Amino acid sequence: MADGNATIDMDAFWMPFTPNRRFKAQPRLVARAEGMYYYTGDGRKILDGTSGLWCVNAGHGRKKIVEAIQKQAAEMDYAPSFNLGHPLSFEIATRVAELTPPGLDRIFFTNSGSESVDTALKIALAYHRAKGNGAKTRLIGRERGYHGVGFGGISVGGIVKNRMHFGTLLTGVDHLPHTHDIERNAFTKGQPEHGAELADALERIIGLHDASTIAAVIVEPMAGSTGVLVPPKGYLERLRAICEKHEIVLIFDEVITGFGRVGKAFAAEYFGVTPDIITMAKGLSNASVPMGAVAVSRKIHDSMMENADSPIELFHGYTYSAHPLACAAALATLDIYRDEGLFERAAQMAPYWEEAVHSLKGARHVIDIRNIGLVAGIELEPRPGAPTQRALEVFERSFDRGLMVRVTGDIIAMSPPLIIEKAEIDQAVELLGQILAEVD
Ligand code: PXG
Repeated sequence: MADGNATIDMDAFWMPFTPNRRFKAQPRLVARAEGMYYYTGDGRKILDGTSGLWCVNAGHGRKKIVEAIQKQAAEMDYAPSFNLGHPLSFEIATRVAELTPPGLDRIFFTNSGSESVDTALKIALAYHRAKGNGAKTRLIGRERGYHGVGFGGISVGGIVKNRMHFGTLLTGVDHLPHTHDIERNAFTKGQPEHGAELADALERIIGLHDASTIAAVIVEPMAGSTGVLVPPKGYLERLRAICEKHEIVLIFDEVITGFGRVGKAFAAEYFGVTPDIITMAKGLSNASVPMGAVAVSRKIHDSMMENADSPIELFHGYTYSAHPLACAAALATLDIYRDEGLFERAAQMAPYWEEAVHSLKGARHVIDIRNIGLVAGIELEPRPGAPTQRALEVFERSFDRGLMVRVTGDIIAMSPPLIIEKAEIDQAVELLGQILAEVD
């Protein structure tokens, strides 16, 4: 094994979202990470073009975060948050609330994006019920949406394989059409011109089910996992207006877009559209300790406090909600974002990034390039009779030659740490260009 892992027994670990047999026959392992780079066991350096899984926004191995976790582990390893508190949990909630859009400043903690999504959906249901609108139970997601792997998330999500593998999922769910439209929008820089009208499908769904049965709409402001689908101009605004009109809770899933990815703290701020609930995770703690959160509007929060018919206003929580190590890690992370101005840095670097990735227009196999903030999606023409294979080969060759990218279907996705330098952007794009020329 090239990476010096010949002695590792890989049988016991059932790897997530991975073709286990293929991987274990030909493993790729990383051993260490620092700044913009991963290192393999035999010392090969790999530029992290994806912030791990869209989560290490401040770059790897940040000392301040490491020290905060070490200190907290020694001081108090764990404290419950049920009927008991510890100061860091309140402090980090206040800090998160300073970053969310005005009015979305009540913060519930989880341990992952999936838990944040299920929490947000449950809050929407409980909110309507507390107000006496118990019939508002339908949840509306979107085709090609990814909202994690809980039953709520896979139900509102639009990933066909979830239905193929796990059946009917939650009932009372409907979906908006996705906004991906290569025919009209290929090679758009930033937000595409065409597709705002796709939001009107929500009116059709309301016409079918009646607003009195619909609790919430959940969308990613920019769909990341299914291929970097940037919202058409005016689309999110229309969704917002329709939800407002029909008293439907609008949830933005910002697990990927939060914490500077698009050049602002949240995509809600970037696009100028404020939902009622924002889900987040990943960049919240720079992925150093698992942590997620849900930011809820004062309106929803206060209504649930006032209308609660039992002492516990929200019957929900996790053993590890506001885990002390996660709180310490998140506080240090938010300090870094603030002190280094990383969200602003991402915004300043975005035009350079845009030009660089769009320079691959005309490269072999490339049928579309999309970008926003420090995110890019490069869509390849599927190999006839073997969809996804071409992109997978690009991924494998990139890794072997020192660049980490993600692939989803026939789309290459990149989302580097916000500390990336121009020379590293050039290096990544040049290597990708070479590899695209080489693969069949
Ligand atoms: N919502 C969104 C929008 C996500 O992108 C989740 C929820 C779930 O988060 P957890 O922490 O439960 O995994 C996600 C996760 C990829 C990739 O390569 C994306 C995610 C996870 C793993 C891989 O695109 N997003």
